[in-house]
Amino acid sequence: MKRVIIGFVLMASIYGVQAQDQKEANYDEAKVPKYVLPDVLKTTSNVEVKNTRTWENSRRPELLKLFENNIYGQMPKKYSSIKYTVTKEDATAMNGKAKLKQVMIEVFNNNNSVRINLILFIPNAANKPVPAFLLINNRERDNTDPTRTKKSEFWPAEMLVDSGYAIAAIHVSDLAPDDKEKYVEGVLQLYPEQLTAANGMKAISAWAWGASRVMDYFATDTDIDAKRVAVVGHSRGGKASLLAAAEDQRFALCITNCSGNTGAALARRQFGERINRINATFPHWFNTNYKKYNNNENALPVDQHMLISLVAPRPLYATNASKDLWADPTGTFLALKNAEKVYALYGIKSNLPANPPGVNQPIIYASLAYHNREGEHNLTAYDWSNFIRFATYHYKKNK
Ligand code: GTR
Repeated sequence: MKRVIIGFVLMASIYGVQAQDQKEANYDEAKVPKYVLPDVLKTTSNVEVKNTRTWENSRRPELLKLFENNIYGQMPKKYSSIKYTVTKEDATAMNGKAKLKQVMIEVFNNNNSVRINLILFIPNAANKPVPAFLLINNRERDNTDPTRTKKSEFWPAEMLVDSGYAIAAIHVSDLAPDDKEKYVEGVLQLYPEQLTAANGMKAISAWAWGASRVMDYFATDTDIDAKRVAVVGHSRGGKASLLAAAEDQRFALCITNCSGNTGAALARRQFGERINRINATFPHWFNTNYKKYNNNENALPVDQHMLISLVAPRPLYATNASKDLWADPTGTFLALKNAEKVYALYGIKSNLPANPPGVNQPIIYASLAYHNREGEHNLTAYDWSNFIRFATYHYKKNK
């Protein structure tokens, strides 16, 4: 019995597995501990970053490495080959409004391959090439039904097509099944050395990696304007969309919806979901090194404002829902606020107020955009309609 208890305590201290469920989390602003965020504009060797040159040549790569080594794992860039096969094409989809293309993206490495099924609708009425939104779908596949028998607010394809955008989706399970055992059955088979590395790739980074392979494909599709692609994700998918945009500068816009802990919300606030809880419930999402920060947020060399900063100067929209305190809407707002100074290096003035705006008071026409939608943890038509406004504003501005 004693041995069992000792064993349990040991396991608990190694993995920080503590029975702390959503109800026990802190949701009281008054109980947020005092914290100091690491300075995004000071390198680890204490050099102050005063211009975009030092940011891009020194601090940005340094931060990317810190995120890879301590949290998300490495993002292998090489593979031996890639093949695109159009598996289905319908020029008169959506009652003639759009062309449907289903493309199998097959990536080969290490004598293995991974197949990513891309679903893509291209508006027939729009001038080509058209800008696109790409959703990293973490929910049921039928949310992105190519036949349009099922229509879901999670991916309101008709709305996007009517607004002149191409709309695409991939499913996370093609890249890394969302399961603590099965996550290895995807991209990781291409990179077996990642499996044993303490800073090895895990599920969230595999999902982000998949979004980049879609960018590889978009660069070859003359219907798509690969310079104007927004990567979108909700919740765990939003953690991946933020990572994808931080890692891959080909994404023109980043949209991270209700991404919360280890997404767009500051870890040091310890509000709602915390690192110990996310690592315990989803040990396959982040690398082994990240377990060191269970109940130890202040030891992290980074915080999530820095991941947002890696997207600069490209526009980023982070959203929340008023009833989704688990994902810390205020912590997301504060992460954006603390990324302002990196955007300022590029001469981009922030439109964010000093304090979080009220519910349903979106800040859309800005490089750091934010809203806190009334309601639950979800990705809705309200969110998407604001993403369209956000994209249209930026693309017009940069014409
Ligand atoms: C929760 C998890 C969150 C978020 C969410 C989701 O259980 O704690 O970090 O990712 O799942 O993906 O809906």
